[in-house]
Amino acid sequence: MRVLIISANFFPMVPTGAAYIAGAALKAGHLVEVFDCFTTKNLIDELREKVERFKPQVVGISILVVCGDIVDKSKEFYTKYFDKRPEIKKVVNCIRQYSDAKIILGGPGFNYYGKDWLEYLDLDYGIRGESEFSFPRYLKELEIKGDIFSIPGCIYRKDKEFHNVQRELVESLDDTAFPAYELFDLRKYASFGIFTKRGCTFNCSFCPYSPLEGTKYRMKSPKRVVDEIEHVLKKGKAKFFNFTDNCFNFPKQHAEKICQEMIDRNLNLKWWASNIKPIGITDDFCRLLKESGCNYVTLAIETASEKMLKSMNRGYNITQIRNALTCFSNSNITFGVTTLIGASGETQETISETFGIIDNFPKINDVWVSIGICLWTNHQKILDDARKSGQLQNDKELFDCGYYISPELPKKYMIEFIESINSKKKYQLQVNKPFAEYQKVR
Ligand code: B12
Ligand code: SF4
Repeated sequence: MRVLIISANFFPMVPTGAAYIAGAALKAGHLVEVFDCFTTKNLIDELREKVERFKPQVVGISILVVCGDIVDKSKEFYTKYFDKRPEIKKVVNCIRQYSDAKIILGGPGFNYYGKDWLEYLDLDYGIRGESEFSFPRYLKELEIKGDIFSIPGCIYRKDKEFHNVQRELVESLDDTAFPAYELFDLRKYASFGIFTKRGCTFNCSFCPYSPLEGTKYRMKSPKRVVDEIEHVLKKGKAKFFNFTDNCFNFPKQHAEKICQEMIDRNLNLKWWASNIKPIGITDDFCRLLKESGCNYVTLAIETASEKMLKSMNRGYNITQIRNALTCFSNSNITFGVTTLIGASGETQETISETFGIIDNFPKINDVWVSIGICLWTNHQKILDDARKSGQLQNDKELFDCGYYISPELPKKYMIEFIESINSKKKYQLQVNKPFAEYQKVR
């Protein structure tokens, strides 16, 4: 079949999911082309031209980021709200106008709110979750005019009713296709993304990943991970990559074996990773990362208050945080830390404890401060507190991205805190939606 994969993303985030499912469709023998919304100059004209020339039978739309806030120093509270849904609607309308291809939705920004998306775009089919096998199966069923309504993870509308088929987790990640990055113009991106495993054994109060991906790790073998990197280097002509795992260094042995495999193959790679957990970090581990080509990490400490570590259920303690910060400070790896301010129980005191520790480590290159917890999906435990405090009134609000902030934080204090953080050089501040509230206080 003629399959067009659209990366409906408008940020400089490499289209990782789109590349993986394009790879899966190619491996299944289909004729695949891609369209990357981020790299176009004139979205609709270029899409129309593509659709009219390629004449796809199926258009798969990969939705990465929906709406939320991003850092923007020029804006009030140094944050800009964005909503990419109208642009995605334009993409869908254009396909409808110039082609009669079947449209199917998927991607991390779709997984949480399948029904909302189908209603919003007036479409009737999508696949939630990892789709390396379910997407080719959908194409096959379509081709043989079989049953597309029993495919794992699919959500569809029939007779005005929505139906969900349970998702299936991919057990053998080594058997999946390589990502087809060669179909994208990787020069437009700083790096390409590779994931080494799925699942998470932690259960942080604000995070939906373990309920979505499972609480057991499903890992690619180190050989497979590095084969994949080599494949992209050869075919996609890119040099720099990042690990998109929820947490690259856990389980630690897996990360170590991958690093060792990269060293053994002498590939001379350069890579970075966000979401390094402050667990099991040693000088030797940092040396291994460096030797394998790592030149930047963010250490996801999120808080350095014992009380908040418990409240957020992070699974490590202050000693481990100090130790990780010391090891990275001693390494030659440039590193930043991320903090998430405002979860249940956060007070002025817990905030002071966190920055008291961070400010003791001058080698930290950048400090990402995110204020307010984004509520994306009903898989986050913190939703209970958001509902109790009246900050989430209706789960429908999740599609617009709801927010929670500890009611124990006085607004006046938060405004002073935001200003003080912003005056510090290496700090990057993102004040999620509560800034609307703070405006009134100012
Ligand atoms: C790694 C990551 C990043 C990395 C880099 C991304 C990259 N591509 O390399 C970085 C750190 C840069 C990043 C940044 C941001 N991110 Co981010 N990121 C992720 C993360 C953890 C993994 C994405 C990924 O690449 N996974 C690996 C690929 C292979 O999996 P996948 O994309 O899910 O694709 C699979 C399926 O979804 C499906 N699929 C994909 N496309 C399609 C299409 C069809 C048709 C079908 C059928 C199936 C299908 O099949 C694929 C293979 O199984 C996700 C969370 C998550 N676990 O999904 C958040 C996530 C995408 N990010 C998110 C956000 C908000 C952001 C930021 C905007 C945060 C911020 N405020 O700054 C920024 C972007 C700002 C900017 N200026 O660029 C949100 C989006 C939520 C939303 N509702 O909008 C997510 C979902 C995290 C969350 N909060 O839960 N991010
Ligand atoms: S924040 Fe990270 S460690 Fe915690 S549950 Fe989510 S993915 Fe796992």
